[in-house]
Amino acid sequence: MPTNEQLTLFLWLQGLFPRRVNYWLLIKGLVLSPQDLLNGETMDPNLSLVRLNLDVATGSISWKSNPESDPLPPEISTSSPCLRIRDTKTGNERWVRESSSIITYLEEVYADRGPSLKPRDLLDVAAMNDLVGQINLSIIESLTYIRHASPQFAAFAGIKEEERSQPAARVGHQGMVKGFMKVQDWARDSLATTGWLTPGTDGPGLVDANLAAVRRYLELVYGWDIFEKSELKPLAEWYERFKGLPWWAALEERPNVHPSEFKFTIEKFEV
Ligand SMILES: N[C@@H](CCC(=O)N[C@@H](CS)C(=O)NCC(=O)O)C(=O)O
Repeated sequence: MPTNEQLTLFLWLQGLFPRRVNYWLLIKGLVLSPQDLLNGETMDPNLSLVRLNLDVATGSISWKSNPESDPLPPEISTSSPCLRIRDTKTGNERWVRESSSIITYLEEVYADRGPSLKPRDLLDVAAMNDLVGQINLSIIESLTYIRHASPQFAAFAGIKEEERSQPAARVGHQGMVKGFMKVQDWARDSLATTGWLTPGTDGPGLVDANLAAVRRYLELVYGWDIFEKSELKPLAEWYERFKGLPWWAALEERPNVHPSEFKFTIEKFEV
């Protein structure tokens, strides 16, 4: 990385998509421990963390930065996570805005550090991108499901109680399961050889970080195991493996890991 570049990650640490970055930082060793992550400390002075807290007092989503001196500029219209790359000589700034792109970019920047979370072989890279794309499509389906199955998420999404639809929930759920079945099928070889979803890496890689974060977040918010259907057993087994990573318990099973005001319910629709 050029020495005149300062990278800053804006992370709502408790969120779904920022969680992907949390996992990447810990697997990569750029953050030494869950406690360091919570304290906003990294192993590289060129990489800073700004922790975002949701400011619920305003009624709509707004972020409070920690440190307060580095707020997320409202004019850049982004969500969390996002990554700012600042040229310290010119002051020029660029942004990366999507969680999957952010960890892919960081993995390139830090290619020489820690374990490799991305394959070298071009075909493996293409297969990895297929998997990440399919995971992101499946998440959209899962959001359709909870928009209709969760009264609180429906309200948040502007859907009135009488507009919530069981067929819409079912179609979303089916789309999600179908999408995840593709993921486990496409990853069959790497699951059989390394036990991980990312092709061509020795350990957990970018695909693994992308998917594990979704599984954990939806469990924390809704008590929902997205791999509960028997068809998704290979993914359920993979997730148990992921939970064996050395930092897992300290990060994800710590007391108050998820704010109680963001715990919602799902109605048990027949899916
Ligand atoms: N597709 C985006 C989604 C990011 C996203 O929706 N983040 C949530 C928090 S987990 C957020 O910032 N929501 C507030 C907003 O969109 O303004 C990504 O993968 O990074």
